Amino acid sequence: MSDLDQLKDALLAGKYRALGRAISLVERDDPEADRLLAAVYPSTGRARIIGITGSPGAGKSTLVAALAKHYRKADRRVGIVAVDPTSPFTGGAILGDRVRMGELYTDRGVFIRSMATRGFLGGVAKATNDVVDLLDAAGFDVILVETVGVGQDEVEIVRTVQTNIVVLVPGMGDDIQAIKAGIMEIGDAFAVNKADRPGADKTVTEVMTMMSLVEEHGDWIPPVVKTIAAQDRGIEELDAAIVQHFDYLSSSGELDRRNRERVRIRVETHLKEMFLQRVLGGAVAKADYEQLLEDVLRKRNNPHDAAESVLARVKFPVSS
Ligand SMILES: Nc1nc2c(ncn2[C@@H]2O[C@H](COP(=O)(O)OP(=O)(O)O)[C@@H](O)[C@H]2O)c(=O)[nH]1
Ligand SMILES: [Mg+2]
Repeated sequence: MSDLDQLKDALLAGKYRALGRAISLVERDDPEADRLLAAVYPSTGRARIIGITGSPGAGKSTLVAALAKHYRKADRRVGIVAVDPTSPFTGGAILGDRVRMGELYTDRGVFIRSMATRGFLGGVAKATNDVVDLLDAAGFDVILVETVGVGQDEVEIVRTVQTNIVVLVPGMGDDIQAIKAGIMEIGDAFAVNKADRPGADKTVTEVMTMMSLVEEHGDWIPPVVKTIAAQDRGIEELDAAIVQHFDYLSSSGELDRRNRERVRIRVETHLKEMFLQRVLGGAVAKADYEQLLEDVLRKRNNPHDAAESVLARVKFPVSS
């Protein structure tokens, strides 16, 4: 049996070390990673993929830890992918947080991986989706993906989860007005975290009012749940909202639509990368390409027409 087959079997059996090795291959963009991902892809699609999004300091990582503990009580295996440089999962936070999450680090039913936010060849969104696939194939029931939710990569990640929870904190007042355009549409449920602080009820009301003005949610009206992640409070209610959302997704046909969208985004991410590789890796001579860039720089050409002329020079095989 080849090394790759062995790794695949160990991964599908949910072996911890195999998962760690597989993820490292993905992170290094090793050619083996593509073969492994292709081999395990048919075994994906069982996990519930949940996004946790919000501003730095809102309590996302704490909430992720609280949810993970909640799922562990029901004996569900939990994968955590943190795309956040300040996450305690990435070692960026103060020691107290790490200690509080200690039990998760030693639990074999939990797998935690933090993703660097730069340095991935195909982008952090692609790498994150690949890691989610690996966790899914390895039999993790719930996968929690923490992101700050701003920037192109992160928005792409948010678009590929099944249920996205936006984490807010009390007393944001005008901030809510400012962020509502961007972040309100992506929330399938809202957690008003740090509800031990004053103003939580007011924030809940504000978010609910805002939700009634957003039309994009269709039949689903995103629930707003108060949580105190640091004390594991409100977590059952939040999970109830997540379950409700999944029921809605399943019964409305929206789940299929989201899964299809997830596939579309992922295929197109690969297509873009492959196309660029083909162009820069030989379809157009490097000197020609540099000259092209120079022409755009000197205003003898413009970005659009330059790209068009590259496209014209790339030969696509004619299908019979
Ligand atoms: N008072 C209070 N503090 C919290 C709560 N949840 C998290 N925190 C604290 O808020 C800080 C930021 O939390 P963290 O989970 O790292 O936020 P993230 O940047 O959104 O991931 C930490 O010091 C947490 O202990 C909460 O419900 N109440
Ligand atoms: Mg965090």
